[in-house]
Amino acid sequence: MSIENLLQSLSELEQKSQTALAAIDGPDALEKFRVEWLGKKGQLTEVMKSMGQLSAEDRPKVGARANEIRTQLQVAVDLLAEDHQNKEWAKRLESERIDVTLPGRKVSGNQEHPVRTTMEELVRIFEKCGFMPELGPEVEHEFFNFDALNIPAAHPARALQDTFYVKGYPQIVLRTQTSPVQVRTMLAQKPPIRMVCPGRVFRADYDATHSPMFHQIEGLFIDTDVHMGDLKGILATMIRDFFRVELKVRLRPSFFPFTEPSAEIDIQCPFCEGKGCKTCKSSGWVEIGGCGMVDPEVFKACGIDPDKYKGFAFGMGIERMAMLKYGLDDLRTFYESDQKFVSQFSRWRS
Ligand code: 2U9
Repeated sequence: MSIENLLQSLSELEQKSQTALAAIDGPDALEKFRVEWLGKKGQLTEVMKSMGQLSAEDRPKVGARANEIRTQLQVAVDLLAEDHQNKEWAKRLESERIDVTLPGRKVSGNQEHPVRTTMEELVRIFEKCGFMPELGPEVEHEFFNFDALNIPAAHPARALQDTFYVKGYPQIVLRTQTSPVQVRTMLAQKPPIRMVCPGRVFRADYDATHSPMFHQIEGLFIDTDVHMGDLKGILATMIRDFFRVELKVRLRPSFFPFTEPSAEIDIQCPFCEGKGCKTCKSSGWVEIGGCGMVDPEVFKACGIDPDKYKGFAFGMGIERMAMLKYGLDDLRTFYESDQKFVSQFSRWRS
């Protein structure tokens, strides 16, 4: 084939391709065009294959012309592709149009978390018995959290695995119990004292029954003539009001550094009312907290004369009480921010 013939073929190809280009009406037609004219088996490639028959001198001239046409077609294909993409986006923007000025969809908010409901209910019950609610800091000095409570430096409760220390401040801890609030109250007020302190506490522990953050309520009653019988009466009153059934209360001897004597507080299992079930492991009893008579060492550290005054103290976990009241078996469900979970117990805030 001569150079003239080839150049003639290229010009015809250019013209035909322009006509085909003008007829493209969408992305499918564009792809078909690209394959047909620019693909490996496309018309331009076919013409260029014949270049081998030309002399070394003519070959570059035809090559340059073929490349010119290829570039032209490639640019046209790219522009059309961009045009199709823009049209597609415009179509989607139109069909998926949203009105950003509309008010947001209402989430069913204002539902109170069962831990708060339980905490407030317990505070209300103790308030009716004359206990004043008191609050204190969650980040504490170890004097209030440990020393004043007769917890010596070598006590396991101070060990690093139980207590969160504040980096760079060896005496500052996240309170492991709400008891420092009682210490602060004793240092600030004169007996008689009747107070409860609800709040968040922190311990380095995590499983189905332990969380690094949980809630407690503790109580303290100081007067000249107070004994374990008063303590048991208050606890029985609280249990009756909270569970709305008559459940027996049992004080089981125990040890705490801040109370002497000390006891675990057991109640008749609220699920089986003492008959024995999975929750109480067939014993008929469940533990809800601890209590005891304030240790004279604690009174001394808090500026109260242990010869003149006596006092009882108690503490219980709020989550534990909520689990017993609502029939839950995994503490972690409280902290999963699952609104369906929360709404099951919901008391609506006004
Ligand atoms: C002062 C004196 C005495 C508070 C007490 C307990 C026993 C107790 C636990 C219950 C479940 C903590 O959340 S829990 O793990 N608490 O067993 N608490 S006596 O006694 C005090 C507190 C403060 C000044």
